[in-house]
Amino acid sequence: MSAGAQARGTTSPNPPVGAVILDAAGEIAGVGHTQPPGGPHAEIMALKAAGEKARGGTAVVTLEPCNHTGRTGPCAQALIDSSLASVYFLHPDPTPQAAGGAAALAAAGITVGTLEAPVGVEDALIPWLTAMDLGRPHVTLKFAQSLDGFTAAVDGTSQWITGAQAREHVHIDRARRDAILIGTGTALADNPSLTARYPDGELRDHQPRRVVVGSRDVAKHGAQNLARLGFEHYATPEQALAELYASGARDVLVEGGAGLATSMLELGYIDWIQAYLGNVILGEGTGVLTHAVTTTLADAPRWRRHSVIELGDDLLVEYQRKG
Ligand code: AOF
Ligand code: ZN
Repeated sequence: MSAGAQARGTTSPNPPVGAVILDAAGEIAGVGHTQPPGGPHAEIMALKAAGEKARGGTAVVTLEPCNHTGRTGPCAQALIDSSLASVYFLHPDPTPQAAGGAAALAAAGITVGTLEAPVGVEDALIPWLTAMDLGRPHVTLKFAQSLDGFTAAVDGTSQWITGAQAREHVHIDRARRDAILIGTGTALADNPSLTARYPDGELRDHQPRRVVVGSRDVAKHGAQNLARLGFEHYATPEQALAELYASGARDVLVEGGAGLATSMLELGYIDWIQAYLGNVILGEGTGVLTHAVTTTLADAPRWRRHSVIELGDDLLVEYQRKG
């Protein structure tokens, strides 16, 4: 459901929920998504857009409507007050305080059911649900590699393995994350800004937190762009994820380098992989990781393919951790 996807990057620690209200005839009457923390939930936005048309209609929501008064009132009660006939949702709310909406709706005589996310449609709640389950942010490892698996050529050049379309996709994706993590080595070598930009260089509306992980001091030794824009620095992946979760981050992106990627993978923190495949062959160069994480193929864990996106001459292949 794309309504929720539009809210990604702006709702944490709350989930990016999407809601659609259909009128009694089954026509779309209102669409909404979660507003930034403290603002209305998705259902309230969709109900406002639908107005009187909600009466006798159906609500389709990606998350079970909440049943609590937190920073905002209970969505279940708002749906009851709008005289909807039925409510369907994709995921039960895993938080004990907010759960119970389905039971409250059913007790008020509303038909309540669950739906499966349609195949091929982005489920914007996966990172948030994973984070709630694990008690740490959902972690995506992103890298760009040549067709034969190298992230940089022999002379160290890595700009640009992929073309303009793939690079634009990276910036759209950055704007939907709570934080971007890089290792100290990359911070010093690349002097990155880690901002989410439009192709003309202008900043996008939402900027993720910039996070450097590692024991080296980067502030005094370069990384001028990060120093200018501001960044957080944590000594270890464990510390970074704990601090990020405690301060509200639920969906973070690891952009390298190989050292941080290898540590995060070995610690079991990688939930999702984004492999950008550029239309180039190098033969030799830098690998995605610093060393073997498996010595023989039979022991290597397999990942579940999630999607393949064509971006000009390049591909973005996404894999999810199994189990
Ligand atoms: C919904 N619809 O769009 C969202 C929900 O502090 P509050 O009042 O904003 O409540 C946050 C909790 O509500 C959050 O932890 C999650 O359980 C639920 N989020 N619920 O019905 C929404 N974003
Ligand atoms: Zn709610």
